[in-house]
Amino acid sequence: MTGFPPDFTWGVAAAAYQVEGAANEDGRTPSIWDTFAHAEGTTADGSTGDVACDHYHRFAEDVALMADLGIDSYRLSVSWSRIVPDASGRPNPAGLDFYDRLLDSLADNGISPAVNLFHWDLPQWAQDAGGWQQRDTAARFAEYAEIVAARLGDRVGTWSTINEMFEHFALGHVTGEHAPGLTLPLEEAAGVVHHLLLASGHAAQVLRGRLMGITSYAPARPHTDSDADRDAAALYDVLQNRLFTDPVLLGRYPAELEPLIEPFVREGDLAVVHAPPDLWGVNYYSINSVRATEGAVPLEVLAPQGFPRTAFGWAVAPEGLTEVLTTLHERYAEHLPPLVITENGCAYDDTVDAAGGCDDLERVVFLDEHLAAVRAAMNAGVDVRGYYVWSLLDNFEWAEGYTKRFGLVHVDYATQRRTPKTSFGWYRDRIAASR
Ligand code: GCO
Repeated sequence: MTGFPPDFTWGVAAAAYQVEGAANEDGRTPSIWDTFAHAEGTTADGSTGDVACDHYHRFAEDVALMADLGIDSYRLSVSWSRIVPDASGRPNPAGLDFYDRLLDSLADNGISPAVNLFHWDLPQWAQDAGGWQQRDTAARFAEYAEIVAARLGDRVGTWSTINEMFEHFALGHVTGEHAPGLTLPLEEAAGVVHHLLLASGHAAQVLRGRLMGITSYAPARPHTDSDADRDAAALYDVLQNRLFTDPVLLGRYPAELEPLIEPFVREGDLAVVHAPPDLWGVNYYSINSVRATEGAVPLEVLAPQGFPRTAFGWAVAPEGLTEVLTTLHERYAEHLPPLVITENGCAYDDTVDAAGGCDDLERVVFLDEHLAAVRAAMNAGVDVRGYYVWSLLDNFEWAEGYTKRFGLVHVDYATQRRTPKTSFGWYRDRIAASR
């Protein structure tokens, strides 16, 4: 079979800090990404998410683009510091009003929101109290989840709690490339892992409705066939892939890392963390080549040789997506809920031509090949229910600022003009053909 079932969910994904802007408007207070991006030298172009795609003010235009695509669902994240601006924990009515407007606009267009509570933008007030190194942040997160569920729950199709825990743990707390920019020894950063999972488990208990876990998942291949590189690739597979999936789906940490996590685990914690969701989201972009090195974390991750590359330098490897889906299927078997591709996309140096078009044929090929890879996994017996392109709009790509464009729609940040790319029309036609 090459097509997708008529009830397959087609969507696009985005995240609050990357698209909303209005960073200091209507009561929103800084997140760690506001603090980090405003610091010297933290983003490639010196930019911040202060304005981003101005989605806060232009959401109706963006929802109209989603409706034109014919998507079933929009995966968005909500901003914790817009909804709970300070340590009092009191909700900000104006912040919640924005999400009311956005979800009502989606409902008016027959688009189901997949709401993610946390996409790396921890409130600065929570970081000042210790951030994810502090166990109490998990309790604050559950209080935030209750506020969001009470206000928006009547219109949310699918909930998720925390996007890509591995990336937030590793880039934010070990390498320092992302907010909050910490370079902790693994023995200390391990507390971040456990507190993120604890927060997610506590939030899962208050979110009524369909719950979806979300992790990045990528094949870790040894850079050479040396024993050292094979061991390094196996360790990276545990770190990136199993460290956050085993506890939620199996109720235990991977044995290789348990000694590191154990000091932070209290009686009853794993029963909270072991909250198997109704769906499991997979963010897939590329495959990793892992080489053994000396140092606190005895490995480094490289882009593998011999593949076409995106403008980000990532290998274009659709076969890796099939591998990820079949690996999850085999690894977790009856413990694995149906899967959803919650992010898949690519960065290319897209420009608007003199005729006002934006021809991104490389992105069309990328998306077509990755959809075929999903289909191949489904033909092999993997239960996949949906696919979200990252992203609708070009947006703030974290430490890369605005230098990397992932959108189906080109954004001119000087004018905020949206220009649908060739891939926008292709995705629209692909969705229509599957109905
Ligand atoms: C991620 C994040 C997104 C990124 C996207 C492109 O997976 O890193 O969820 O916020 O912008 O993946 O890198």
